[in-house]
Amino acid sequence: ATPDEWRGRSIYQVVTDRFALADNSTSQPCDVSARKYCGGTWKGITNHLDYIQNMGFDAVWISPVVENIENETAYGEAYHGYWAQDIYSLNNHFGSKDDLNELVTAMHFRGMYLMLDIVVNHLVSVPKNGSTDIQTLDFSLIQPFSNASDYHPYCEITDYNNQTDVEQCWIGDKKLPLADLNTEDKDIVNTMNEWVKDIVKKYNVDGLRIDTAKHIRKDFWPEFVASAGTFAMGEVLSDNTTYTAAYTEVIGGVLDYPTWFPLTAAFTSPKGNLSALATSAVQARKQYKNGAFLTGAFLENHDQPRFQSITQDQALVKNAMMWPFVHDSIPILYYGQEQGYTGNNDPNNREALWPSNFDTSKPLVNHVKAMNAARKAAIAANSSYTTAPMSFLAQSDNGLVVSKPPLVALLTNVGNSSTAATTWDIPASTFKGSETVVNVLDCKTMTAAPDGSLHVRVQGGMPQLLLPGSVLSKSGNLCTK
Ligand code: ABC
Ligand code: CA
Repeated sequence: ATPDEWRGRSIYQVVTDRFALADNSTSQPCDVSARKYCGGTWKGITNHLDYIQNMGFDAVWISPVVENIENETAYGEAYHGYWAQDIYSLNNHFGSKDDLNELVTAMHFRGMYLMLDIVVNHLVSVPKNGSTDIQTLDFSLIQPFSNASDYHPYCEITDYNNQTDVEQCWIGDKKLPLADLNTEDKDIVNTMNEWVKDIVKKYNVDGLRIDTAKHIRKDFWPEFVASAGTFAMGEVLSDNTTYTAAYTEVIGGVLDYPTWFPLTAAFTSPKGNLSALATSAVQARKQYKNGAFLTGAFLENHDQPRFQSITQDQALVKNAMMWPFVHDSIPILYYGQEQGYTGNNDPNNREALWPSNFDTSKPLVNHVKAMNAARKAAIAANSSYTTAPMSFLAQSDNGLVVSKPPLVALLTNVGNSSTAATTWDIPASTFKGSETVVNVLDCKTMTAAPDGSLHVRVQGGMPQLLLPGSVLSKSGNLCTK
């Protein structure tokens, strides 16, 4: 799909091994600390598309699908899919070729997009005859790059400020070095360009999430993305907007990591800095090639501690979760967040979802549902919603007013236990004079002042997501009771 076709979408990210079992059972245990395959499959995803779609998502990002090393390593098994050994075969732990095709067909039937996670930067092998010497890696096990010369000479990245090291040294560590593909070599480049074109075609992929994008020279990417012929979002793990912005020029989209850092910090406690978050968003919008519209905004992913490992204050959690949904970006929700999962660092943030029984009565499931629905209603009501940048209408120590007409989001980080009220002063002309305004999170109505301003005051730190009643009445599925 084209970048424009991705605007307005909403992505649910799964770790394929941890989302759903093929037989729909929910009692099988999954010990995250063992770092082993727990049994999730593509069929499992297919069988639970209702769960995903009913929350309002119309895209799913799945783990890398190619065959990985089978070995047990110092960091366990390759259940996450990032340790490719044969890029022309599928990872049969996740199912068969037919299962993958079935998933894509089922998604397309529902109008949903598949985002495939891919890795170009490295492949993985193990040392010969159980040796622990990384110099003796058995490259012959790798397909199709089975010679040592297909990789950069071994070196560990020690200085992340040295871009040549970042691109040409190896990530991972001595216990499990990830063999860094020589992406300066013309033949290798051609092979990868063909590979991506084929895999996108073969499985009808709608978009790509490109792993470790900053670890390959920038001028590798334009041809690669063109060859893929579909929208791509690069993973550039950095807190520096300028650094990350450079990749929007060569890939198109990026995961908005630079805003994730201040987002997490802003809602960690009442001391969090909301204006740093707003500043970062403005900076990103100015520096990224397409504003923030083709970036992915997220609060959690499989590499970072879940937000609820930092705070379980539900007011802070609901505020933090709201940001990606009222931002210019394409929102991404990491599976399990809606069930209130609390895992901290990798591997603890990769809990199995099935023990939750895919419970749709959880408060955060409803929160997500309301946010997706409000965003869709706003997109339907305003044809420039996905091209007109967000703005900040008001800001105070603990409050922020975000505007994406006709949506207005009121954020606060005072938290649940605070006795202090939060007040937001929404300026004149934001709403039509005297119109009815609904907070879609609790369906309570308010009335704008004759000049279109609105003064909102709440206790308990909950965010408010406002839509004019006229927009809501057309949306069908919000606050209809
Ligand atoms: C395994 C174990 C871990 C262990 C690690 C050494 O090995 O599970 O417990 O710590 C996959 C698996 C992982 C596995 C790795 C390595 O492979 O999922 O479980 O870890 O074997 C992507 C994926 C990620 C994936 C890979 C590898 C890459 O999303 O799931 O991991 O295919 C770097 C890369 C980034 C990568 C990340 C894991 O490592 O750039 O693409 N993610 C600094 C650097 C970053 C660096 C980060 C972590 O450290 O700048 O480039 O990310 O090493 C901020 C700074 C940042 C700084 C952060 C930490 O702090 O501004 O620059 O990032 O303040
Ligand atoms: Ca590299």
